[in-house]
Amino acid sequence: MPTTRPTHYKALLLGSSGSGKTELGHLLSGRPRDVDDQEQTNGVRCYRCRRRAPQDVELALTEVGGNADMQRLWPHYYASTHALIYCFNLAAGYAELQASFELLQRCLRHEALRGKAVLLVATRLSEGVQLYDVEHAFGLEALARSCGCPLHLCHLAEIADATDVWRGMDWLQRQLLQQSTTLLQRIKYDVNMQSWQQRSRAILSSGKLAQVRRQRFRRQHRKVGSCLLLFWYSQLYLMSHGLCSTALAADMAEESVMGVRLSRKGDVIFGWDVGLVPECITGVEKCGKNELWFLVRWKGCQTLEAVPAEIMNKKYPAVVIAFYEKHVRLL
Ligand SMILES: Nc1nc2c(ncn2[C@@H]2O[C@H](COP(=O)(O)OP(=O)(O)OP(=O)(O)O)[C@@H](O)[C@H]2O)c(=O)[nH]1
Ligand SMILES: [Mg+2]
Repeated sequence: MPTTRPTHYKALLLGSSGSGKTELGHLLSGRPRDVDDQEQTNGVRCYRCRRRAPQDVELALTEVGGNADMQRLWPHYYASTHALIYCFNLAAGYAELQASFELLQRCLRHEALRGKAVLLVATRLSEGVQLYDVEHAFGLEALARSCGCPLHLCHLAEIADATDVWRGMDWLQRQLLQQSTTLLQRIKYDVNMQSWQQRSRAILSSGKLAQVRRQRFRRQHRKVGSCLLLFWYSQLYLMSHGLCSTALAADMAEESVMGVRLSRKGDVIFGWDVGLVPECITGVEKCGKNELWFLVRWKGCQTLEAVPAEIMNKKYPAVVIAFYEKHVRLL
């Protein structure tokens, strides 16, 4: 399947409150900040980065406010972003800087941000404090490496002189272009996973899980079942990529899920495990180097499930052949 290189990218603009995100957003977009507009960001502000040369990358920036309440919203934006721009106040004291980098650490360790490029922007002037010292004192390079994130540090000492920040933006653009193909796949996947998880959480909170557990998953609950399957599957996907939380790993040790026995920890439950029959394959995605995944529609279910092609080929060859026959073009 041909992969198209994206021309539009999104970067999240994060950092603790007062770290200079709004200031930076205005600077990068070329829209001067109104003198009356010095309020905290209580929500989200969007900017379009004005400089496109030399890489010709169109970059949309999303600032999410940095106060404690807003920080809780940050993870909702991770899956769909291509990169992170993180601001910190270089003139702040040691304790404040430490808190800021702990916050950064929590961001980078989130599975949806792992591996994505990070531009660290130090704002304000601080006599005698060099970026190099901060980088070493707080182990920033090691932190980024441990999360697989390419990292670049730059300094916005004065709003009037943003040369170093633009250098940083050039670096970011190059990273986006280098990662473009894998980023495209990854974001599609992560966004799908996120929406499945949200759906399954909605089911859990509406109390349907208890109902399903009590009734040991009967066929009339296929819809709920498939959503939960997707939830479990998505969690297992994260697990298989080493991205799973310990709490989840503990959950997986349960002997049964919705009445379906797990023969060993780490088993993946797919639709056929609970008696579903594939209706058709609606799409195919390449994941990693050479791995193909089919999006399978099950009879009686609206939700699609991602299943490795390797398994589908063996288990339901006729469904796979039907999919290929439908899409093949005879020359
Ligand atoms: N001198 C100087 N002032 C700055 C700089 N960055 C930000 N400020 C000032 O610091 C204050 C807070 O900056 P903002 O950009 O609003 O901070 P923010 O990160 O958007 O904060 P929240 O929206 O609360 O999360 C503003 O009054 C800015 O003018 C800088 O690099 N130099
Ligand atoms: Mg702001």
